[in-house]
Amino acid sequence: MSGKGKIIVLGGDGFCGWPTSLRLSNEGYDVTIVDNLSRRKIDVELGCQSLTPIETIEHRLQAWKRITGKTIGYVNLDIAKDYHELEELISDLKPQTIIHFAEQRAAPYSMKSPRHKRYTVDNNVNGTHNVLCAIVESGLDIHLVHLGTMGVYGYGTAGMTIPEGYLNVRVNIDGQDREIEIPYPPHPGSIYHMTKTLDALLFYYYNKNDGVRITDLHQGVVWGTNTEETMMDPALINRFDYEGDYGTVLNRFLVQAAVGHPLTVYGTGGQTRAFIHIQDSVRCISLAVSHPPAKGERVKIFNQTTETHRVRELAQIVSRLTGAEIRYYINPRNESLENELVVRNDQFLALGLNPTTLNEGLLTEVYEVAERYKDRCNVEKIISDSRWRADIPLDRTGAA
Ligand code: NAD
Ligand code: USQ
Repeated sequence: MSGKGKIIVLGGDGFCGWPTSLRLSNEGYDVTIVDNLSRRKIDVELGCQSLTPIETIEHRLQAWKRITGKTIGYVNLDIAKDYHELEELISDLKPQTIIHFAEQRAAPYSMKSPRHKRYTVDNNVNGTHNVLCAIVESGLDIHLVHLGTMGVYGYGTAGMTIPEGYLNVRVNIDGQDREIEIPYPPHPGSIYHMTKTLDALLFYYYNKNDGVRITDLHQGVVWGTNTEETMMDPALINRFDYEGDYGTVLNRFLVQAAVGHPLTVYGTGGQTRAFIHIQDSVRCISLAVSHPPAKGERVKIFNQTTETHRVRELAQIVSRLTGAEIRYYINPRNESLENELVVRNDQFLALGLNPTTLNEGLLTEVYEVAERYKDRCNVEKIISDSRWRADIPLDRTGAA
């Protein structure tokens, strides 16, 4: 038993969950990962694999033990289906914190077919509900930290700065002007993002009814791959998604540049999105764990993001750095062509986050990883066949 207390990391084998588990273990927490390895199975379904050669979870944990002497536990269970095992695990381990990454997180994957839509909703909503229900049944005062998304706000901010979860609005009730605070209205842009807005309602209810202490981290698009801990040994390497469903835009552009594929800008590339480097993602989660809301406090919401960028500007930066060609593809998504996005992130700054913003050094580091493993890239999988509606043409060449 280590000094800082016990943490269960749901989804701890994934892109964000793995480096977070290592960081928390390094900081002295007693970490147990729960993961059903569904993400690895989806790689098989998509005929693809992480660009980086990730080890099995067993080898990862053996390597961590060998290098640091620290033990991370592992339990293979499906949080959306194996409710009783989950409840038993929580009651046995008595963690002070549960971090919840265990969802199907790719918007394009969630839009592929009725099967993918239904899987994403069943997995994400049932999983989150099972965790909340099991926390209440355990009778323990557990802090739940959930990885949510900036996408719950929608991206049409009309010149407004997006607050951290709650909005003050003026209303007129029975002829009286009042100012009230409401949860920011949900505005999801995909089935996946919709599950995150449904999660938020579950949090609202369990916090109000049962007093569960909850932090919901509205995270932007994550880029990068390495953290201090994943660089300690090749067996600890983090996953790196680049294919059309799971690869996030900036990491995709860097891999595309490395393999000589045109940079796949959707539409005009005028979409502005919020970004965070994986190193900062891990730091923010550690800060959230060590600053739980007080008992009785409403759901605490942080915007976990450090900067915003337009997609075409990111393509220009990568092109300048690498000489890659930029190409404009018919947008497979249903999203605004151009949008502004200004986001508050005062709470993490107040807790001491010193943001890692986009810079040439870090971009080069990710590009070097892409270069090193480019032989593992299946170029055929760069363009996804997923579209938001059947009437959107599938554009494989960007030549239109
Ligand atoms: P990921 O797919 O790499 O990791 C998710 C992990 O959860 C996988 O290892 C998967 O096997 C596991 N999992 C999924 N369903 C499960 C279930 N029912 N039972 C047990 N394990 C299950 O995704 P990621 O990029 O690490 O994202 C983690 C979380 O962060 C997600 O909830 C996502 O919505 C959020 N997020 C990610 C990003 C990003 O850019 N990657 C940005 C914002 C928010
Ligand atoms: N895009 C391109 N070309 C590409 C890929 C994407 O132009 O090759 C554009 C998309 O149209 C979109 C933007 O880049 O406008 C971001 O797309 P993305 O695939 O990088 O990110 P997204 O689908 O929004 O999802 C990712 C994670 C998800 C997380 C979300 C945070 O997969 O888990 O919730 O980022 S946010 O976007 O802030 O909601």
